[in-house]
Amino acid sequence: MKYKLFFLVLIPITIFFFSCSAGDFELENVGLFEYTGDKNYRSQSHVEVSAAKNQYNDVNSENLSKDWYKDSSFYHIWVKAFVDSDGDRCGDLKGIEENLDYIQEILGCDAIWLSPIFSCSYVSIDGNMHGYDTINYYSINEFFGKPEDLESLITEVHKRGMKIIFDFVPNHTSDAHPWFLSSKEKNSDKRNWYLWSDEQLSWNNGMSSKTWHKKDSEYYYGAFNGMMPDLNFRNYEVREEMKNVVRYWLNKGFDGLRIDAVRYLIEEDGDYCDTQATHEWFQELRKEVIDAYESPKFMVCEAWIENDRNTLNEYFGTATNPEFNMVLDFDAGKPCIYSVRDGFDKTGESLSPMKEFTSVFGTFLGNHDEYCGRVGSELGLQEKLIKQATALSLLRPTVPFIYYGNELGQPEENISGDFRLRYPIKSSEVTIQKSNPLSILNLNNKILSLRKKYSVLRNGVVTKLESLDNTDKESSFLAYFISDDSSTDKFLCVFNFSNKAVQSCSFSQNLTENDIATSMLIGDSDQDNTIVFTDDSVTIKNLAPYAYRVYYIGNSELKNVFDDENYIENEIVYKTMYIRGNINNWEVLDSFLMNAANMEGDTVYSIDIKIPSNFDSKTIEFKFDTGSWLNGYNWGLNKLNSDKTSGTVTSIQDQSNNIIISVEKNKTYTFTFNFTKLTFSVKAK
Ligand SMILES: [Ca+2]
Ligand SMILES: [Ca+2]
Repeated sequence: MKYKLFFLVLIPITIFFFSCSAGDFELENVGLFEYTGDKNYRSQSHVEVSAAKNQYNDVNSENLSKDWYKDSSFYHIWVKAFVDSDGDRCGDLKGIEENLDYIQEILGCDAIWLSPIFSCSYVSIDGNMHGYDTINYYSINEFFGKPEDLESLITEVHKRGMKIIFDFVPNHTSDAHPWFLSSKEKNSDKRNWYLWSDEQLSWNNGMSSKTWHKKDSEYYYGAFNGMMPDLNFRNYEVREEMKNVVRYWLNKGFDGLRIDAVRYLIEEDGDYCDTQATHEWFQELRKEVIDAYESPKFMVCEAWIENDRNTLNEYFGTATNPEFNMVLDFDAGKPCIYSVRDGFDKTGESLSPMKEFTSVFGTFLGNHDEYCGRVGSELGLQEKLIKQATALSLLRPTVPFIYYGNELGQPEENISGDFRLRYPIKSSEVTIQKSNPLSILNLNNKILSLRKKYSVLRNGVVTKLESLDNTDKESSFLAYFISDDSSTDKFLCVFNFSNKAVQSCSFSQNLTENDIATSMLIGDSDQDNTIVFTDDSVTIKNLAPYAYRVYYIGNSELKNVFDDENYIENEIVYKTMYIRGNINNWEVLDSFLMNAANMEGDTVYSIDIKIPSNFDSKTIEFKFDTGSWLNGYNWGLNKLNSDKTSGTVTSIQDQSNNIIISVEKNKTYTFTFNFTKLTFSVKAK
C-alpha cells in the first residue's frame, strides 16, 4: 500500500512537470516503464533446476555434447494436425509417439519441435486452435493428451536417442488467462502483470498501430491482438514466473525450447520491438536457467526478421552475455523456393550467413506461419522442382527444421490464411513415397544421412563459385563447396535452375589442382557426369533440367546414394492451372497439369476438365499459378465478377483477380491460354 500512496502523490507533480517541459509527452506513459512487483516472488508451481535429476531420467544425457543441437535435424510438428491416434479428428501426442520410427528412420530427423501444447483458450477441433493463446502454462491441452502421454512421448523419444523441444510463448497470454482476468481489477496482485492505460495509446510495433485494446473504461496492450494481451516483463513476478515455466518443462525432460515472438517482449517508450530490455531478459534466462542445467539444454529464437542480419544476429547476444543458442533464419527458405520457381540463383548471401561466436542458425523451407506456402504448392506440385528446392535447403551448414509434410511435397489446403498450412500429414502419400527409392521423402532421408555421416555438411563453410557461363545476367546455375579446414572431406553442390538441359557449365575455383578424383553422391548417373578441374575452373557436364548434384571431392570410390530419374534431354514444360469454386463456395476442384502446344509460334497451354457431379457451385474461378492460390500469379481481369468465356488479360502477374465463369456439372470444358498474346478461352465440349 505504501507503494501505491507514493504514486498518488507523485502523479500530480509529474503532470505539471511534463506538461511544461515536453508538449507531446503522453501522461499515460508514466508508470508503464516502471519496474514493479516483488523481487523475491516465488511461483505457486515453483521448481528448481536441481529437481530435474529427480524427475525424468535423461538416458542420453551422459556424454552428450554441450552443443548437441548443432548436429541435429529437427522435425517441426503442428500437434493438432499431424496424426490423430484416437479418431477424435484432433492430432495428439500418442499420434506423434506412434510415428517416431517414421521420423527417425524413414525420414531421418533426430529431434522434434512441438507446436504449443499448453492449455489455450481457443479450443475447437474444427477451428485453427493455434495454442499461442495460453491459459495455463503448467498444463497440457487436453485434446492433445494426458500428462502421462507427454511423459511417455518424452521417454520414447529419449530411448531412441532423439531430442524433443517445446514451443514457449512468453510475450502474451490469452485474454482468458486467470492472470489477465485478475489483472482487470485495479487492486489485484496481478494488476501490474499486464500493461494498462486510461487512454488508447498508439504504439506501433510494425505489425499494427492498434495495439491498445479497450476493456470497460481502460485499455491494455496486446502486440498481436486484443485476445492475446502482453505480459509486463517490467514486473519482477512475471520475470520469475516465466523462468519457472521454462524450468518446469525442462525438468519434465524436454531438451530445449523454441521461443515465440521474442522481438516483442519488452516495450520501451517509442520503441516497441528488439529492445535492449528484451535482450537483457533473454540473457538472464540463458544464464540463470538454460545454462544452469547439467544435462545441456538449449533455446532457439523466433525473431521473424527478414533482410536485416544485424538485428537478427543480436539475438545471439555477446561473448560475455550469450543469449540464444540458435536463431531461426528467415532469409534462408524463400530463396530456395524462388530460385527453383524463377529459374535463376536467388540465394545471394543466404547460403553462408555470418555466424556469431559458436552459435548456429536454424533453417527451413516453410513453417506454420505465412512465411511462405508449403513448398509443394509453391512449386506447383512438380516433383522435380520440389526435390531441387529440398536439396538446396538441406545442403548447407545450418540446423534443418523440416515442417511436417514438406518432406513429402504435401500441398497446402485451398483455404485462406495460415490454417491452410496446418492439415494432417497424408499417410497414403507416406506409404507411396516410402517404397519409392526416388521419392521426395527418400531424397530427404539420403541428404540427412549424408549430413550425419560427414560433419562438414553440418559445421562447414560454404564457398560459392562464380559462374563463367552467364556472368552478365542472373545465373541459372549455382555451384558451391562445403568444406572445413579441420577436415579432409569436401563437397561440391551443383544446381541447374533452368528448365533446359545443359551440356556443360563452368565455374571459377581455386583448388589449383588438375584431375581431382570425384564421386557423385547425389545426381543423375545415366549420363557422363564427370567433372573437369583445371587450375582455376571446374566444368560440369550434362546437367538435366532442374538438376541437383552433390560430388565428394578427392575420392572416386564412393557410391551414389540417390540416383535421380533419367536424364531429360528436352526442356521441361509445364503449367499448373488451379481451379476452385467461387467465393461463396470454397470447395476446391483440383490443380491440373496443362499440356503445352506450340501454335503459330505462340506459347499455348490447354486442358480438358470435366466438372464433377458433386460440385455445387454454378461458377468456378481459375488461374495459373506456380504457388498457392492466394499468393501466386493470376491471369488478372479488371473486374472480378466478369463472366467471360474468352478474352484478354492485362498481365499474368496481377494478383488481385481471378477469372470466373459459369459452368454446368458433368460437362467438359477446354481451357486454353495463350501466354504470348495474353488471351484465354473456355469452351464447352
Ligand atoms: Ca486425437
Ligand atoms: Ca511485449
